[in-house]
Amino acid sequence: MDKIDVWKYINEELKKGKLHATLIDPDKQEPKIAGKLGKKFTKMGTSFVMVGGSTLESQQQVDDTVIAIKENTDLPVILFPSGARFLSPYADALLFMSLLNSRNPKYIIREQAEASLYIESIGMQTISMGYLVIEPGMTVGKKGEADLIKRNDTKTAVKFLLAAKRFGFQTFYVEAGSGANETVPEKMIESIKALIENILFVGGGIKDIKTAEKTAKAGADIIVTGNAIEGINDAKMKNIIKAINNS
Ligand code: 1GP
Repeated sequence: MDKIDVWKYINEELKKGKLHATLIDPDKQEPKIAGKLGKKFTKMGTSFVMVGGSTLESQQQVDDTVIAIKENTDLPVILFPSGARFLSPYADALLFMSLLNSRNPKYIIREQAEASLYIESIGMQTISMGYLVIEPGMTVGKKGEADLIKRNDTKTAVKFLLAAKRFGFQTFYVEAGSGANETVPEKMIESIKALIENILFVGGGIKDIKTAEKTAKAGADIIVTGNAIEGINDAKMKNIIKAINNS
């Protein structure tokens, strides 16, 4: 399986419009089903597949899921890791993330240090990402020991990302948590985008056209959906992706 230059791909695709990313959690289905989801979402127009989750148990799970998806799509498959133990050499690239508002250095730099020699040895492309979890935060907020940013505290969100920008992160991800009942507020996205030109991922709880559209229009470059990939019908999902691409 040939590797894709994911950084180049994302930048090229963003010239055409906003992007949708499909998040597949290896813990939620067998690899064979993950492969089928990869195929289905490719047909629906998603731009790439992210693989990750907060409750993984083995690297084997990640390897098997990544391989199954790669066999079913020509789109990039990118790791969205919760720790150093869950990296698969079969993916095209790795989001090299720091959970900026964690109380635990493990999630800010120590897991990344733990993974670094392995990443070096397999020569995998990494895309650095400052990851910020806001309320309600859900499982990732708890597991990542995040001091959740309050939904109305735009200033704190902006301060974290401005500081991270000075460190040279390539991308940012503002996350409400998988399954969140409230998505990242538009005002927060607008204020971030006014000061920070880096590629901005937004996700957590997005499962309808209206929310996807307003999130993209507020300034998110890449909208990530996870739960919605199983819960809603194909026609609706296709329209969500289209609305994002046209925002
Ligand atoms: C989780 O933001 C993503 O990292 C996706 O969230 O599962 O709610 O779509 P959902």
